[in-house]
Amino acid sequence: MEQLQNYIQGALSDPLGGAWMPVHEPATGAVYARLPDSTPADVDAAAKAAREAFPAWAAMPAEERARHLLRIADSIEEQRDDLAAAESRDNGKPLQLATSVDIPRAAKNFRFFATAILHASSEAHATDTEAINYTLRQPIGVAGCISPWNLPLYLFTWKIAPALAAGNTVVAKPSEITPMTAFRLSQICIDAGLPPGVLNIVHGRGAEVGAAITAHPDIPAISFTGGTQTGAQIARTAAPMFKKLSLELGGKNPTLVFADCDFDAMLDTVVRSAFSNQGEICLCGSRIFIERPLYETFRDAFVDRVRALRVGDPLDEGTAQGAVVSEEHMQKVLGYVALAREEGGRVLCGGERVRPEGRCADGWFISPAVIEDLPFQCRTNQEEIFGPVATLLPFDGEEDVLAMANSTPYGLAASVWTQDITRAHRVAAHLQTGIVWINCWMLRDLRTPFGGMKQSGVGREGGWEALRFFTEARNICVKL
Ligand code: TXE
Repeated sequence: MEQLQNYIQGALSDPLGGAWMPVHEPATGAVYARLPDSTPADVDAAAKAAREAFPAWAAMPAEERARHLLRIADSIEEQRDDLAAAESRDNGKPLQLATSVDIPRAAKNFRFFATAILHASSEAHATDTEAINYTLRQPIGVAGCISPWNLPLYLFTWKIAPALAAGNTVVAKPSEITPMTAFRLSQICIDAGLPPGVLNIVHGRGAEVGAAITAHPDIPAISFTGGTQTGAQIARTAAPMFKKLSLELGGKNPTLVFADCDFDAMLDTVVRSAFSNQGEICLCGSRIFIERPLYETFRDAFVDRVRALRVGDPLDEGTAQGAVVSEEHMQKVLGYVALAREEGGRVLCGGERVRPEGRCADGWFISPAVIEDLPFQCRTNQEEIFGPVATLLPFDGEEDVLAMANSTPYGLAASVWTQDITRAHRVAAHLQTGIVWINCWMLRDLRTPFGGMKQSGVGREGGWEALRFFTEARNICVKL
């Protein structure tokens, strides 16, 4: 059985306390590896290594730092197939998805920020003829990066790459539920010659390792993606320590389908936006609002398409829906389907545990569920389920749909389907979400600000926003 290790001070090491935890394969339910059950002492060692590595890394010319990061990007690309297989096994997602989305994006994250830093500039402000001010953007020190299980290497590198590119050193913690590709990344960094201590990866539980990173006095910036409750807990610790905080939290994203949309293009994408990665993407559109004249046509076509999504072994090429990430998460999602029934919902398809034949019989699979007849204020339509469950709601006009779409405590993303460009802009301006896609979904340009409003988070990632987060802006005023 494979045994994962921490990556501290440039080397792989066992946890100081000598304790381990199991890693499961969601598609079979079996334990297939062990990961360090690290303690605050491991975080201390990682923070010390990162602190010591900081001055040299921060002082290194940007071009040289970029070369290190580009070498890591190259290795991820070279090892794409192995990494994708590891990701699929660890998370349950279809291998095809890991190969085409997760791993290429991880390489792209490094490439994007490695080159972005070469084009970074800062502002100057002339105070009439009296003085000139210029802004220095300097790395903060040691950055803490904590990431979730749904897009493991993709989101882990989305934080680490800008932090390192900006000249910080990093103590990072992947989710204990999906630690495998982060572990592989440590070996890649060693092989690529990343200086010791620049990146440190500590595995273990959120309440132990994550909490120790958040509270560590030598880690002045925390970038977190995960559940809203966890985000609140992190903020409670970090705020009184005046740490910089970036929180990317949950979502309950609305999809708005107007009757004048391009139906075929819309249908393809709306199926994908609801059920991609088993619905385990914070951007998934799980509440689908359909303009009343189109409601029945949409519902029937949508349910047909969802019924056709093949649930099964993530390794099979034809699989559209792999396993959900854990037994606990499967029970949570099934619990929401039961709740939807109690709340008066009609389940049009799916929402059952599936036991595929063969090696996956004990895996954690759920058939994708489509539910109608639920009021927009009920719990099923207000709480983040984060699984293969979508609800359908009819609407009458823009005001009606905006009131329902904006009714949740979340505000991450929305998508709008209409051919009326004026309406598209008008509706986009009134949606309370950090991201709006018009006639598309998850079309990502890494330069754009990424993040949510309300309980979906604080701060923005992506492009300059990320580089700004991972630097301290200092103004120097020179009297002329
Ligand atoms: O996330 P957690 P979980 C949502 C989704 C899901 C729910 C819970 O609804 O069902 O959150 O998922 C670390 N201090 N999302 O429990 O716990 C943890 O080890 C510091 C939405 O898996 O938030 C992991 O590395 N860190 C989401 C990371 O935080 C702590 C993605 C995320 O785990 C910690 C994932 C603590 N006290 C879940 N406790 C999205 N929107 O992208 C845990 N962690």
